[in-house]
Amino acid sequence: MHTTINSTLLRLLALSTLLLLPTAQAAEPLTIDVHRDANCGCCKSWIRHLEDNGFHVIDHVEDNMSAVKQGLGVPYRLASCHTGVINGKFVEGHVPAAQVIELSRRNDLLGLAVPGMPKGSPGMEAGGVVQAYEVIGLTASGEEQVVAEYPGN
Ligand SMILES: [Cu+2]
Repeated sequence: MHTTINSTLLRLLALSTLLLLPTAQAAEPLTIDVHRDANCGCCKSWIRHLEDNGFHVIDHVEDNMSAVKQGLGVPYRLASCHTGVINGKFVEGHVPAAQVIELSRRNDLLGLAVPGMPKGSPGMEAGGVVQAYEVIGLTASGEEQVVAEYPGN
């Protein structure tokens, strides 16, 4: 009796595990820490953008974002709202998931930034309005490098 129930349960568990496995994503989701202010709506939208692209996001609500940015080495000129950290590198502002994935694999950059809050960037959707913006990489020697430009051609 117990055996029957247990094996049925096991089979159900195995089946549901199979059904829950995401098919389109890599086996290991990328994990990113995101630091943000409590009431930052666009920060939450950006987190959703990352999650929609398969990231595992660890959300940190902070009292003092400027101190966090300073601590992570984000130059003031590149600052935006939230600051993410992936594999020890910073992700400042509304950086698209594609470049965050790229950053996780690059060791020549300290971090990436989309300075300010450009309309139309991920998490900054504004009824179809898209401001031109760049994704800027910061090299170990402190140089800035344009990694991507939006809208793309
Ligand atoms: Cu924002």
